[in-house]
Amino acid sequence: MSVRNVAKRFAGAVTAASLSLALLMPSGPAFADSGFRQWVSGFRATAIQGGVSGAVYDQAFRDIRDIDPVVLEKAQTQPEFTAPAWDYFDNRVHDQSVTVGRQMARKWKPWLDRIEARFGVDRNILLAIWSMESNYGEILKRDDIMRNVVRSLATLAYADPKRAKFARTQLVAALKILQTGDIDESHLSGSWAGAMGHTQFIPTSYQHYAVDMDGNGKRDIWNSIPDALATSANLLKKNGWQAGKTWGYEVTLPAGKLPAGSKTLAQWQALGVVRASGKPFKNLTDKATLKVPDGRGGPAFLMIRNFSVIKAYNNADKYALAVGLLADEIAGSNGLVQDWKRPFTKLSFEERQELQKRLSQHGLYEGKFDGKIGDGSKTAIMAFQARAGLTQDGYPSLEVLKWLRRK
Ligand SMILES: [Ca+2]
Repeated sequence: MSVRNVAKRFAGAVTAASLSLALLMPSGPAFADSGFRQWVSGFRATAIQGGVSGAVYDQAFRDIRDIDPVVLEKAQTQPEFTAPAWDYFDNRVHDQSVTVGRQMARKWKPWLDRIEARFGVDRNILLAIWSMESNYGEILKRDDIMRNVVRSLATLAYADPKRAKFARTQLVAALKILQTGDIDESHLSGSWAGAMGHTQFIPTSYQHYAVDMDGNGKRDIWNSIPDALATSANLLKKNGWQAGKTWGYEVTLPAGKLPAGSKTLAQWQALGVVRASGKPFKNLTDKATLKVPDGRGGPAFLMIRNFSVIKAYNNADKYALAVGLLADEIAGSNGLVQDWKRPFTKLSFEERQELQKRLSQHGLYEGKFDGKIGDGSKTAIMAFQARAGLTQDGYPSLEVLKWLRRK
């Protein structure tokens, strides 16, 4: 069922029921969808079969009277066309995410020492994951992003056939989290798809990996940074993280055809593939695979085992690479030797915020000044470019910022 159909059906239910509801329910939301209410009653038996107590179920749904339309809207959003490499990495690995990562490394040092000792996972990888997943917890403060997890999952289970199976499983897991008392229903918040807390675990992953690192008796990835980071460390450890090893290396390639397959670093070295930094590989017996995410002329990488372990978090090469690159920079490296192929002059994080502010002053942009160039920012840039008679490429470039400063 499309969102439009759901909305139509929803509107129908409202028209038919609004009068009687208004009379019967003078307080509380008046526009309950009776189909959804029936679904909630019907799913109770499934949840109980899955080990959830009736009391926990009723308590969790006590204040949920209708679906969350925002969840359906977000579920409907089509993924973007394959974005160029710079577009993905510039929004994630930048001066701000590195600087805050270094601040957090100092602030949480005693806990990071303990987490590293217990799980053997590099602290910089954990900090990078924290940045990637929630911008070091910043998104948890945003009411426009955070939703009630039980309501989100019930919405998807009821009204999104593509995600219904996933959502039913996650909903039962979420109810079981409430049942353990780790968190109460008013604080069980997450993304529209049910990813929760500082490090964005879906309920079943939470059940597998959540850790009470600070020892207060609750596995609280929403409010405890030690719990959240230890939970990520536990996931990586259980998926085979090799302690004391990195994720991979930026390399330079010899001319000619690219070698393929998995070889030891010693074999790669013999083929003329060396570290871009000029430093030696750390362990020549490690097996590695070559990745060239931006094609010839862009940066090249040799990935070792821990790269695929990071993909247990999110099964995408570019995700794992962004985590690795950000971790290296938080640890003190200067970033890529060979930059992404970017057809314009890059802006700093602050300049990207300035770009957004100036677009907003022109009445072209309504989003946050978060330095993240998503669809809203790109559309605004293109509108400005059209107005100024420039090529409408939507790039967050120094060129376009200079034009904005002049206007
Ligand atoms: Ca705890």
